[in-house]
Amino acid sequence: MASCLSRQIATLPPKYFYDTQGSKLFEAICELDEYYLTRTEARILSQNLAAIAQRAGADVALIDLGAGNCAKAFKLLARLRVRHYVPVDISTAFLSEAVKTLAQAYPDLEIHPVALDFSERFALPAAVQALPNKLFFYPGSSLGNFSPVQARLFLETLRAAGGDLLIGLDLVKPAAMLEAAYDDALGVTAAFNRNVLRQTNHLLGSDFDLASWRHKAVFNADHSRVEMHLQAATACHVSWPGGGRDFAAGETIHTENCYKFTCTGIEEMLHSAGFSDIACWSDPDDAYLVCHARAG
Ligand code: AVJ
Repeated sequence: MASCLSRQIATLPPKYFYDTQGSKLFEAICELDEYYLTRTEARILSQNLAAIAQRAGADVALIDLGAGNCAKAFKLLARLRVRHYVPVDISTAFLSEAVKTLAQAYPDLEIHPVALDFSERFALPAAVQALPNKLFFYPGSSLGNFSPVQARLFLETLRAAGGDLLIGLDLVKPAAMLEAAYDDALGVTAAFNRNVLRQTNHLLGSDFDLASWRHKAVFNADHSRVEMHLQAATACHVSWPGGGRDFAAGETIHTENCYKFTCTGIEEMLHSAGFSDIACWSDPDDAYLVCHARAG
């Protein structure tokens, strides 16, 4: 964390958004009028559940990457023939609450929660790795947090683990729509972004003053990504045990990249990671894409 903040252009890894408060703010983001991703994906999934269920087959081991409140999987579990459910998330406190509700709704389901930061290293417990008919569920365009090279490597890792893939990805669209989705009128995304400083103060012992940082969301068309930044309103010094840094007025911390894809780009990426037999579904406005692909 200190090393990220000490770079010439300061950064903070997006995984630090998701403490308990940040996870709740993210849930609120998903309800926003401007944030079309979650509801568009839910619609695509629900309208194509029969086809997805048929491709998935029986006795599925559903591995939910970034399960959060498990709400997305909840709907899949009702229709897919899932035997084992493996919610994976970095925020374990949030996960265990969600798992309790799920276990009551699906008493026959075998649930194996896994606390894992797969942005660092992907390692499934051996008992999970050994399950047949694994299906990696990677919704929410979360793959878009990785750089294109990291994304390809991560998909290769999933394929090498022998799992099929059900993934949802956000598509390129006019900048104004993308920027509104990441800079909503209520300021929820701004709060979500600033919360990373609260979490940094907590984990690193720094003394960021949250009120003096502005939320910025811009679509970088050259890189096909929405970038989130925090911008210092005034010059300030931030200290932490063993270090610190000066920020000039207007200087920024780069907190997140959210890559936006094209349909052909997604198919090429899945193929180059070794997946085959790819089926894709979109919404009527082509805002978002859901794909099922086989490990082969
Ligand atoms: C969870 C990474 C997919 O990129 O849309 C939402 C996170 N950041 N608003 C996204 C996010 C700001 C989200 N992902």
